Amino acid sequence: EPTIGKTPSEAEVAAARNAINAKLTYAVGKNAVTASDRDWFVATALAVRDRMVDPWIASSKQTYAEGLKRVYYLSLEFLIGRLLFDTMNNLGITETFRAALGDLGVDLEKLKTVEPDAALGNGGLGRLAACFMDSMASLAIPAYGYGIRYDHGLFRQVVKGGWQQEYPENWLSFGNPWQFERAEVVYDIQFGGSVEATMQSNGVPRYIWHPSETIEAVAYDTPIAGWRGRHVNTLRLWSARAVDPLRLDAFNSGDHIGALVEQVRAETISKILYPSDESPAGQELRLRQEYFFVSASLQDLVFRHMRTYGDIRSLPDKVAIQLNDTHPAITVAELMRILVDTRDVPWEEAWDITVRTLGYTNHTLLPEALETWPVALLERLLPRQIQIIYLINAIHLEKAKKVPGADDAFLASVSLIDEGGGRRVRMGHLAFIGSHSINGVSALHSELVKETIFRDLDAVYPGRINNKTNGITFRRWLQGANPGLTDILVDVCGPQVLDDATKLEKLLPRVGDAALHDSFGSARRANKIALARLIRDRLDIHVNPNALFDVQIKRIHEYKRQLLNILETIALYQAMRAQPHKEWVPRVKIFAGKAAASYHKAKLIIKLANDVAQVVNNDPVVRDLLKVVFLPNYNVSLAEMIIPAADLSEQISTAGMEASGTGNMKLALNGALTIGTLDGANVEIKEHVGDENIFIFGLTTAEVAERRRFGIDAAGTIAASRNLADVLDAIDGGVFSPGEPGRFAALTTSLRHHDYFMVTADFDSYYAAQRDVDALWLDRAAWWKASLNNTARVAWFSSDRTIAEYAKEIWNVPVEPMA
Ligand code: DL6
Repeated sequence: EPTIGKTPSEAEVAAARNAINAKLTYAVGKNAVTASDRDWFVATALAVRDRMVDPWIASSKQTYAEGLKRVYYLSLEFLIGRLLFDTMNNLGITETFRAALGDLGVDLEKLKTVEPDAALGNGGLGRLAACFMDSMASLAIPAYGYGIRYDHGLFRQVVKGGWQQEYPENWLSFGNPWQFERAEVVYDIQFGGSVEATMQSNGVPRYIWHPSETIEAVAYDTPIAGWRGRHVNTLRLWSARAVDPLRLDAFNSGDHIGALVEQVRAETISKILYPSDESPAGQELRLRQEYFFVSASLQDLVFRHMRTYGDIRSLPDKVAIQLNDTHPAITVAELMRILVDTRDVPWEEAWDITVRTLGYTNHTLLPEALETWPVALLERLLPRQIQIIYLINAIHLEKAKKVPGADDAFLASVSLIDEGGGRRVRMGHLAFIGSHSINGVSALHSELVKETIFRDLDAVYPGRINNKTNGITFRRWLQGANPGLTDILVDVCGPQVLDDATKLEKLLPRVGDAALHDSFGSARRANKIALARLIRDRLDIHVNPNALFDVQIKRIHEYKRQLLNILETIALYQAMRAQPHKEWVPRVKIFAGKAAASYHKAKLIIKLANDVAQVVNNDPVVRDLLKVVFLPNYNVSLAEMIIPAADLSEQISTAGMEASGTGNMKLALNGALTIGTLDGANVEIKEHVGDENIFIFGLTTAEVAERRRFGIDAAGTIAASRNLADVLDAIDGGVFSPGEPGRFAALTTSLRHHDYFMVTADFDSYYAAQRDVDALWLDRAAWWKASLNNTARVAWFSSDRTIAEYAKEIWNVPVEPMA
């Protein structure tokens, strides 16, 4: 029985205390005197994990007993973060365990920071997968998340002298108390070799794949408890293992290193998240990762289905597979191979089963992120799968030819093979053709998917493209990250607000209430003080908690336009220096985010942010009015500190380029006002919170396209804006790089002559919108009213709503209402 909202009984606390003590003694092998914080964390996590096991088994039994359809979410990334508080909150045992640990002389809050942050993802796509796991469990949808158990997640970012450096991340170095190793769940994953064509007695050809390499995939399961613990699903991550741990003959003959080479090669597959794909070797490893986890997952789910139902033809009735981006797109060919080659299903029927089972989510329109693989590489690594891809393509092109007006250009554009610049397989096309549903992740993005990258495929397969606007789990991003605000919301909206986000609307009649403004203000202030302390401890920068905390936290990318924010910071700095005694709104500009290791411009943007910080923070003229902070090593845990402390949320991507964004939702939920472009989910956030509670600026998607058609040289734009010209001149004059004026030339030259991301075009309207922010900030009642309106009106962005839509409109699985 959950204890949310009530004080735990003595008996509950005693039970938790005994459980933790028993784990400390018998699983960790320590006693209270010698135990470190880490030992206490492990003991607590194990005791909490125990609470999931019975409902986990019950959930699975129920799925089998009632023959329920299962969802399999295939994702190369799960950006989980820490699990202790998430799990305890969902099980409703946080206060029980806090009291139990208190009795044992241990502070639960201290244990929080001991848990490693599982960073098995790069950013939004991986974090979305983690939010979806929470919502699927909370809505009692039987589901597995399938991915890779990387030994090393996203790199640890260190900033030295303003430059990003990458170091390996070691989340597993002290073990992982949440996982169950399933040593018995092992599948052979095969690569290479050749394909033998034979003829069966019935005249049907049969293809036999003779692979040249086998490695093993071993399952590791993490239970994921839904809200109030009513349903528990499984996150199953695969780890790669060599079939033989070493070559004994080589070892015995003295070649001790050579004896291990095969093992190292095999295990490299799950060694690290997203190895650089710049070199051909790196590319091959990435493809091997993709096939590795797809093959293991399909073998596993087909095995489960056959054991339960004994008939592969019922697969689409009992199984829905969702492909998270193109990374698992090889599923289309592999499922066909399993059906046709190993289950003897005729081609047409196999195709029907495949398409009805699969759904594909697109997360980007950026050409560089739309995967293609060289045909030659696929022929070498996956010779049978490429044959299947050719056949799928041949049948598909026959269908495409029937589209009225289909000419050569049309057929070239819908073909699975890109013939320009070396033959490559278009994985987005493969995922599209093999799926009954293709969805984008915001209304605008889904429209653009239909009008741009998949316009021609949409003509061949009309009706498949749909929209599922992203969402976030309020359990983590409100209850977990911002308990102070949550208490107020429970007070005002009632405890049901924890079960049903739409209850946040009960705030609406009180958005103008001064007393409520005060309580929101106190909660925010406490969070800002905590963040200010963290900034002081990590960077030795002192920031004023009364200042406006202006936050841009996300991967560093030109299209996300951290550069625009930095330029505005410089313009504000110059204005403050020119009129130091004007009534300025004190601001803290907070940046955090990682740049891909090989993305030189993004790393230069980090350097610029740090160099600007160095100058601004040490200038006595601006004193406390402006501070610039770049917090290194952005991850889920850091986000949980920053988001509840934010006043302003920067969502300023070039219109048409951010598929959705989810940080925008987390920040609005916590009451930050958004300054943003009409891009991704910002458009829908604006519709929900109301025009008067958001600061929109800049070119629209259509205007961006129009401007690009006329060229991207920005000399004229810059000449027309004194403010902008001064900023660029300051950078090029070495104001932020004394002695090295050319340091940022790669950035400023792009801005001046190839401003593809429209930073210069949007600068003036962005600067003006920021001054509107200042004006509202000075009217405290109006600011808090807008802030409350944000929290009150963003319930729709709960991932429970998103998942309910996937369930109903793509997966065809029933959803039980939560409350
Ligand atoms: O859908 C989740 C997330 C969106 O919120 C972001 O807008 C989008 O950029 C991100 N896409 C990717 C694509 N990566 N690849 N390949 O991460 O997805």
